[in-house]
Amino acid sequence: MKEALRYYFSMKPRVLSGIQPTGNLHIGNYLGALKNWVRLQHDYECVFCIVDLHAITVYQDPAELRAKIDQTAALFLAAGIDPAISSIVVQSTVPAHAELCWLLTCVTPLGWLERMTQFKDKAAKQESVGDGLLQYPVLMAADILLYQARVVPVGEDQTQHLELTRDIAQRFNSLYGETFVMPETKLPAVGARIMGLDDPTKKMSKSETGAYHAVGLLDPPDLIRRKIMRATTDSLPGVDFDNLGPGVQNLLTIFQAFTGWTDEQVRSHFAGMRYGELKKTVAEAVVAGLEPIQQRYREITSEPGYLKRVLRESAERVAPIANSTVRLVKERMGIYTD
Ligand code: AQP
Repeated sequence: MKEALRYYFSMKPRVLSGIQPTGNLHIGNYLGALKNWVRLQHDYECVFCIVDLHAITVYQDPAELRAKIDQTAALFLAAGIDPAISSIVVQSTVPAHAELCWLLTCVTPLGWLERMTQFKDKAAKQESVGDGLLQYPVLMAADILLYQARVVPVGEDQTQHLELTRDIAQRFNSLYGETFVMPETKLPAVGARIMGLDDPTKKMSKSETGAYHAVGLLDPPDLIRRKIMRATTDSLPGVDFDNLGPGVQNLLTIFQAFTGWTDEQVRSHFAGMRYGELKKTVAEAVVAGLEPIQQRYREITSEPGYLKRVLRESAERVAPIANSTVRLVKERMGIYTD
């Protein structure tokens, strides 16, 4: 059966998740989201988005953004997303995302948006706050509800936005009748919140520019080693599981998420280990975990036209699903559908 038909006739529940094409994807994005996606794609019908409309809620240099969109898509593939069974969609290429966002904006109370901690944090860093930043979680709700996704695999930082998505869906359903499936958040067992290497009290984030803050998915091995060797720990001499500081905890989480070791294996291997040795072990696990991704990334980006074809086919594949949801929502709201 042709790939597109196999997709349409799939009876699996749908998954939706996305990453902004801003900055450099880091191991937090990989362990909190991408790695989980790769596992889920065999049990669910998956749509993974490069959310460029979210990215422009704060100013982006246009040429840089355009390049990052392709880089992010290539990293999805390199991490193991299989375009024969999953769709990799650039959000702006499916106009229904923006259209549903507007329709949902009209049922979302302002107070719900003003309460969002990500909005408050990001707004506090800006001199002037654009309306797009406030609407960011409504656009995220639109991404999810557009595909009637049942499961949304994200890192812990997105759980409040997922709650809001459910609130918006519930409100729409109670105003206009049952329309949307209620999505569930799916956090990874290990790695839901990777912290900054330079400050383990803050989540690792693309928008933090410190040179030793994050390990990028495309960082060369020596840079990865240098960053991890510089990671902030504490003044204890070695790993004490009864007294773990946030920096050491973060390094152990990174190690465990990359290797898949159990809690018991981690405890017996690292108990009492000096921090220098711990860091070397973690660095080698990260280098080994990223090596095949970097290798595939080089292959994907050296194949002319491949990425464009994947993105075009994915957009064509999901557009009928997205358009039929928008049509249903417009019908329910009593506005023109054609
Ligand atoms: N530190 C993290 N640990 C675990 N999961 C994480 N995610 C992000 N950071 C971590 C998950 O990655 C997915 C994409 O998130 P994003 O595109 O919003 O990326 P970001 O790194 O949070 O980048 P930003 O938004 O550029 O940084 P800030 O927030 O500082 O402005 C999501 O599933 C997220 O949970």
